[in-house]
Amino acid sequence: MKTFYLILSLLVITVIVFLFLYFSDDTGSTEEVKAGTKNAVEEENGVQIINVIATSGGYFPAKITAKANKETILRLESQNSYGCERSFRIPALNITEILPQEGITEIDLGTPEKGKSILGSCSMGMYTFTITFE
Ligand SMILES: [Cu+2]
Repeated sequence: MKTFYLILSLLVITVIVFLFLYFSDDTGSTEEVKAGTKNAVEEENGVQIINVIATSGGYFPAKITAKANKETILRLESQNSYGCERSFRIPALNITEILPQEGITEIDLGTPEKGKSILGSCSMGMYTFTITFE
């Protein structure tokens, strides 16, 4: 019987550790993005994807360099987003979107030319980020 309880408590501890690692990984990646140590630009099936997190305190990362002359999609990920970062604009492209509190919003940026830079902003202009195409 003692062995049974020992195994049972080991199982419970394992599950708790797994849950802890699972949830802490999420915040970990956000911290990586905020610190600029995670690359915001990736490629999926020949399309350039720019990942930006919209959360309290604004958009992260704030400065992004991407490839020019490539079909590009801006993938905004709302994370615990309750502030005015939800009211999103790209003035140069005449884009206005209300972002969800959680989840992904994709915006087609077309095929930006070399030297172009795109400013994303909240409606008040208090939070911003810039993508430069090189
Ligand atoms: Cu604002």
